[in-house]
Amino acid sequence: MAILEVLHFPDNRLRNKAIAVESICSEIKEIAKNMLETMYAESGIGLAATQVNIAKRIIVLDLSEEKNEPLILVNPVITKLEGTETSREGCLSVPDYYDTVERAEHIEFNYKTLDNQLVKTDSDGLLAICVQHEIDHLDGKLFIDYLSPLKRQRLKKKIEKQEKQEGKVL
Ligand code: K1U
Ligand code: ZN
Repeated sequence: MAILEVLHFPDNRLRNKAIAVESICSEIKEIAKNMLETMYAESGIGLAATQVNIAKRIIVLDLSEEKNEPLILVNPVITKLEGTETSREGCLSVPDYYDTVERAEHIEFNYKTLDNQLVKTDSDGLLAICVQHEIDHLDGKLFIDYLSPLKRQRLKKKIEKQEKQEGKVL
């Protein structure tokens, strides 16, 4: 197993669109295991393959307190969005920044497991928020894209200042 590098905004590779997994082979299982290890190491509750520069439609989640209920979703697709709710989100690719985002309250979605089983399910609450957030990553979208232009500008300036202090060149 390996801990992978998580890309940080404004890295352009976060804008790549992930491609559907054709067959669930040992390579896909290895990627999923490494993603889970990376998510736990970064203290996240979710991670999309795009965030570790892998352009495949794979997401991992674990919303449990004990961090012992891993979920691996291959080719996740949302089939129904209902209602709206606002909640505070964070992102491992936008460290130390949290903001409120409006999303669907209830979703129906399907995905394949690593055993190649098709699961059709639905959810609300944090799982629904997380699945929407992670599928956005697979489409090259970040939660900060939903913020007002003023908030985005402020965040960009904050990040540029941090990068200058760290001596990074863009
Ligand atoms: O995709 C990611 O960057 C992971 C992200 C998932 C997420 C958390 C909260 C709302 C939507 C999506 C995180 O794990 S951020 C860090 C975190 O553990 C967390 C942040 C806010 C609430 C709960 C957990
Ligand atoms: Zn994220």
